[in-house]
Amino acid sequence: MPQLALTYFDSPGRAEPVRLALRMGGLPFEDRRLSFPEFASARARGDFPLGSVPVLEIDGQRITQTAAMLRWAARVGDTSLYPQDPTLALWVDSALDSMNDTFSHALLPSLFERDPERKLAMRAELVAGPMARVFTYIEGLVARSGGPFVAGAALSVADLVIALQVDQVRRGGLDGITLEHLAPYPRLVALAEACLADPRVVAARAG
Ligand SMILES: N[C@@H](CCC(=O)N[C@@H](CS)C(=O)NCC(=O)O)C(=O)O
Repeated sequence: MPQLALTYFDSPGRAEPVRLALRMGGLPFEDRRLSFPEFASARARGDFPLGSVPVLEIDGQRITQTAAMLRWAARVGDTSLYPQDPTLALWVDSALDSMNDTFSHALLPSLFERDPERKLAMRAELVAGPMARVFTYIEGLVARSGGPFVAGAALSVADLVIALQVDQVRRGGLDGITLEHLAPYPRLVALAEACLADPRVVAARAG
């Protein structure tokens, strides 16, 4: 068993799906949670290969990129979390990259915005632009797969990312993005409900 350490902020964000996938796969890891000043010092020391987190250390080797970590966790841990079928794997990868590259990337600046009005304006742009494009696209994948998940009946690492994001919106965790903004995406809401009710996910979330 490799020695694992996952470094991120003390928040769910991009790291939470990785934390869940590691726990679901029975892969023990050190959960390193940094304050913003600690993150700034560690980055200044060059601790993070690309200057960003999450960073997963595997036997001392520092690895970046959330999607890669999730696929690795699904290869060495709970292998049911990534499809064997190449086309379904493509869908899972595409959904993962769309969430990471497009949605999360577009969300990031508003997370650091201090002015409430400016934050709401940024969120409105996010809802009408990147969120609409990504969520509509993934709705289409889930419709085609038959649901409730991206790859059909089997839960995948992409569903962890989507479910946690939808849940954050449902719980009012992103100012300016409310339940009504999820109304056009009933399949994503159903995906989140099914994912978060999965006993493996429930156990992993409990720590
Ligand atoms: N593509 C990377 C993006 C990582 C990323 O943007 N992380 C943010 C936190 S959510 C970060 O470290 N931002 C600080 C910075 O880049 O200055 C991934 O998916 O892991």
